[in-house]
Amino acid sequence: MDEKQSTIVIVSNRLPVKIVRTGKKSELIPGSGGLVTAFAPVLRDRGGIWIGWDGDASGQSHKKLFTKESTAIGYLLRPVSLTPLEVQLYYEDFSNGTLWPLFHDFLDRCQFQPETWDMYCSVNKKFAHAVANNSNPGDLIWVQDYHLMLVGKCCAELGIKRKTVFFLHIPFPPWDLFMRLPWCKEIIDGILHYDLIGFQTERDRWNFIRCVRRLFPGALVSGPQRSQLIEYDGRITRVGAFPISIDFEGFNQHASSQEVADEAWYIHERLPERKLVLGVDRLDYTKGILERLKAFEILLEKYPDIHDKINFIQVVVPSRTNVKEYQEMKCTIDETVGRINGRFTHHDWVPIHYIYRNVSRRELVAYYRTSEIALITPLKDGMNLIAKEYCASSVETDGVLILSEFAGAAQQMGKSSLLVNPFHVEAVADQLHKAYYMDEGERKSRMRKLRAEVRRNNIFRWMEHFLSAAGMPLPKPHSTSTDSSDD
Ligand code: ADQ
Repeated sequence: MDEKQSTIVIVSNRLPVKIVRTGKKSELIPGSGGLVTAFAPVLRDRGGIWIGWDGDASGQSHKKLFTKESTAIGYLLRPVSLTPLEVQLYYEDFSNGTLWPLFHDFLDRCQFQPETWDMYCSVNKKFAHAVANNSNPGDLIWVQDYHLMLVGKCCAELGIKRKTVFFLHIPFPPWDLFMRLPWCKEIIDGILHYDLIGFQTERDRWNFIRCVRRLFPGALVSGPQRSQLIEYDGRITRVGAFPISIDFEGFNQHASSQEVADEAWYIHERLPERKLVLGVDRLDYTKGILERLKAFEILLEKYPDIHDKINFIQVVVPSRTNVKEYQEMKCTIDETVGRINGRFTHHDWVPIHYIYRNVSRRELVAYYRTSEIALITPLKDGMNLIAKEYCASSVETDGVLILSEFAGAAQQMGKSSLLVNPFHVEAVADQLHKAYYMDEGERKSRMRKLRAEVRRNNIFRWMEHFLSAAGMPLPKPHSTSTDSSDD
């Protein structure tokens, strides 16, 4: 590419769009996640590029489709095509079958197979080639997440001199777990080729530093805790914690809209005189769905005073539906819901409402707004945006957040929520009972603090902090929210 003004190049496993086929025609549907919301205005302003897999596991190229569509969304999308074998070994097996369980402390679920590691290295190289073909010296290359930890090193090996920075969305494990990975040294060495590494929490940053010290005793770690520098092999890498967040005002405004108010009213109208407890998760063993159902069962066993007066609404968003382990997990959840409902249902009261599908954004925000209690109890989670979205949508400011101490979000939201150990299901049941009877004054006081926290530390501020640490501060603030409190 020719030399031109520096831009931001986002590199992630998936592009923020989906290819949808209608008959013989294919078209792109833009994504709506938090990352797209945060990145889109900056990419548009600076004429940025997003590189990622197009999501088609057949290896078919869709370049023409992307060229046309990218003009319409205001920044360029550059697809990386993956063959079926690459998808299987790099994505399914190594990223999701080794790194995901290892980084979430599920060692017994990890598979360690050299051929999957080899494919991980080779696909990371493929992404580095895409960076080389779509960027200029002076551009900032911002790589996202655990699928692509080696892209910075691969770029260096290709002789591509760019500032490359990295953000890990999932937790970083403690060193004694991480060291079980046969390729642990190669991963740390790879990550140390980035100029800046961002983690969700201080605990993740600290775990990473411990691994560096163990595996590379010659590395020099210096600087204040919040912004440490690692000097190794002639390179300097900055390391920090940058807790990711959400578009607070986006959720707040949507939750205040008439369409959501109507939907929220409709949900509660069908369940009169009941308090609603809400759980929302992608189907995954890290989210603690079964433990949460068990906690709800104990609540019903132990506290008959709330029978008929409470409903648990568990939304499970389908995920990895082609993987046997996930299909089995879904069956176990189905059975557990059926068993608990079979045990406690009577007259017109069915205690658990179980939704297994993709709900619309309007429906999701309506559930957030109208549920008196959110039960967010992952066994381990990098951040957990549901917790933040619930608070931003709690416009009556009277919802109670019950939050796992093992979610990254607990670092900022722990004080004003009811913090629980999700493995201690009896204690979760007790906190649910406490939340049910919590008086209005305490509910409001806690929720106001939670909302103020998410409002202040929103996704735009996250972006500003990260880019500023990367040495590329934004020309003007992109934040849509102010620090003033309406609550
Ligand atoms: P996840 O584990 O996927 O991501 P999580 O933080 O739980 O993410 O957020 C899920 C997102 O999906 C939320 O923004 C939510 O609004 C959205 N969502 C939920 N139901 C939906 C539905 N039916 N349709 C569409 N969208 C829906 C990883 C890490 C997390 C980390 C995030 C961000 O595992 O710990 O918080 O990245 O860094």
